[in-house]
Amino acid sequence: MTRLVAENCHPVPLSQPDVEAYYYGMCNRTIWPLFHYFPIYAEYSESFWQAYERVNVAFANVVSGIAKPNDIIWIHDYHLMLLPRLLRERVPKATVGFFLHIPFPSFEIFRLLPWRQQILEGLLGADLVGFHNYDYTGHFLDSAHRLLGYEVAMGQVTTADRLVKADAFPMGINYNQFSNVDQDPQVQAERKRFRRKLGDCRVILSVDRLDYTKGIPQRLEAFSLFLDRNPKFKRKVILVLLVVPSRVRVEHYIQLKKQVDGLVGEINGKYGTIGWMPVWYLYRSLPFHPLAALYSLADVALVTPLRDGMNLVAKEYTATKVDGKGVLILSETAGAAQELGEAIIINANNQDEIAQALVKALEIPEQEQIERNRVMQERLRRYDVVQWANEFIDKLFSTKKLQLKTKEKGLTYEMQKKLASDFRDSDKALLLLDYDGTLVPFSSKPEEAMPGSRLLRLLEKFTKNPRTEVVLISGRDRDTLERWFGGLDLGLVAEHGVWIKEKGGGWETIETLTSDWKEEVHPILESWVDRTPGSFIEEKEFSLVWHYRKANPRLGELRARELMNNLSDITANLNLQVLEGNKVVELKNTDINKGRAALKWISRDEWDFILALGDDWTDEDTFKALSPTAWSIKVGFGASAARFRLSSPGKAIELLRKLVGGRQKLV
Ligand code: GDG
Repeated sequence: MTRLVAENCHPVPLSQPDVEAYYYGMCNRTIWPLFHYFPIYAEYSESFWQAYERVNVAFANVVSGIAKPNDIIWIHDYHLMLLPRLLRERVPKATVGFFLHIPFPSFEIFRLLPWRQQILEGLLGADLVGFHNYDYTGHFLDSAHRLLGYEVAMGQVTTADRLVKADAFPMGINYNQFSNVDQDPQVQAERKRFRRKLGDCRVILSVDRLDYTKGIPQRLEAFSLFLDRNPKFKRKVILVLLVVPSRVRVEHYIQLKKQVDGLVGEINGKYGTIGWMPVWYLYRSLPFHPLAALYSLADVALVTPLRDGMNLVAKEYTATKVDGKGVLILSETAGAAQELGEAIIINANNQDEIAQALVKALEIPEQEQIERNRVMQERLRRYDVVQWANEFIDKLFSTKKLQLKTKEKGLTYEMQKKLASDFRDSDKALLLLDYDGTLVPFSSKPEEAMPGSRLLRLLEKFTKNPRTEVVLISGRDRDTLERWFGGLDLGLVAEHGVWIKEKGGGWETIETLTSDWKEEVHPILESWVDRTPGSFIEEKEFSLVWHYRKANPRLGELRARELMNNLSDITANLNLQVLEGNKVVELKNTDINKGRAALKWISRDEWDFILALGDDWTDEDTFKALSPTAWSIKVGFGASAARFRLSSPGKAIELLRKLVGGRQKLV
């Protein structure tokens, strides 16, 4: 402890019961098995969870006691997944990064966790969340979208109040440390010592912590199968099985130890001869030099985890092969397999395949070994652990910059006051309001986003004021708008401008429009619905919309791309435009847009106050139609022509409430 304090480390004291429930419980018996696709081993205990929360808070207390307001804080691994949010609350200006060293499982597995929301919200307190590869990143984004309903696009999550980035940073090793081991006299001495004991047998090396995710019993069984099928290798090869003791108090690990001991005994008993022991079993941790000596002399590294976030052993072994000789057999379910494609890649559950891979590895021509290793070494050398850390930090900074940029347009308290006073002082005020995503959040079915009575009352208050005119400019069909807002004294624009209804008037269409094209396009959209479960078609009078909000997000995005490509040929001849919106692809006649509809009101009067609120690309036309002095506000993040930004529909409503309150006093 004193040594750590001397190194400027700050202790986080934990009680013994917390160590039990937090570390041996929640970390080792819940998160670890679940995230490694062993849901059957995962225990869900409320007391584990409470300890997990307590310990994360204890870390937050210590860190926030030390951190300066603008510090960079980099949090590592699954033990501290609540910490990013806790620190965001305590040190709001800090730049917070989080890196997960284990896999982030697919949504179907992750959703099993009773505290999944809290974990996701915890992680989303960071500015950047890093993973070893794109699969894990995708799984995380998928879960954020499907469990919390946040918008996810291009590796970016839009939470209620900020943008969070997620990205892949495959962790590297200290390349030079391993590529230089051959010259190290201590390693050379160890190597000689091992060689004397191993004789001239060829060496297959296996190095892991004792963990059920590592597939050690399956590996031993495959080795046994290999010996059985290939008697020519008897007395010619030795499997050096280095197993590092781990989590020795957890039941599954105790059982595993017995199983591995038993299998080693069985294989050595069955195939061993006097003078030849097929499995050389070391159940301990070795210091660096003997470990490096084993890497350096092994002809084959057999790395076959059932699931592994990355697996650095595979990388270290490859880096050690300075002469290029040596073969790596690697499981496809180790994160490292995505970078080390020149290894012999196997399915760790397929013993037959592992046995064959061993034969291949032992017989592969030297030249081919060298070629395969050179490519992998070059990659490992370039993207070493320093590069990994630098890339993470660079990305963390760029994320922070992006957040600040989006915040710049944020409608500050002062600006809101100015807006409210402009409104109060105006004699002729025009409010151009989008509906979905602006006044109400998106819901998975369009018909469910009906306005509540509070919202209707709020709008009504504006309409009762003779100095104010309100227009709802929506992409929705006129029947829905009529049903929902027909009782209010306001203007309505349906289908992005196809239909217009003046205050007190009837519906009119401003364009000479046709809808014959629908017959041709509808069947195409139907086939997309068939191939994309959860998607559906909305038919409006002069447009067709394909909705995919409820579909599997990744499938939905993919199908939307395909649909856009497919439609572009057809639409050119039909005078149609294909527009991509918020989880929708919409087809409508060209030349219709909200901006044109808005102009009908804008140009009619001498307004001394105009406020436009909108959330998506269709509202950009409204913003562009306004004079530069008008109050244009984008609701949400992303590029916009609007002058200001509010983060959510909730904030937009808050603003409208302020306006109506302020003005009422004067009326
Ligand atoms: C996580 C993820 C991810 C092993 N035995 C000895 C020894 N080692 C060293 C190796 C290597 C490290 O331990 C093991 O690295 P792994 O990558 O296999 O796994 P973990 O560090 O346990 O766990 C994993 C990693 O984080 C990094 O993000 O790759 O997927 O589970 O460096 O050399 N070192 C010594 N003696 C041993 O006996 N000295």
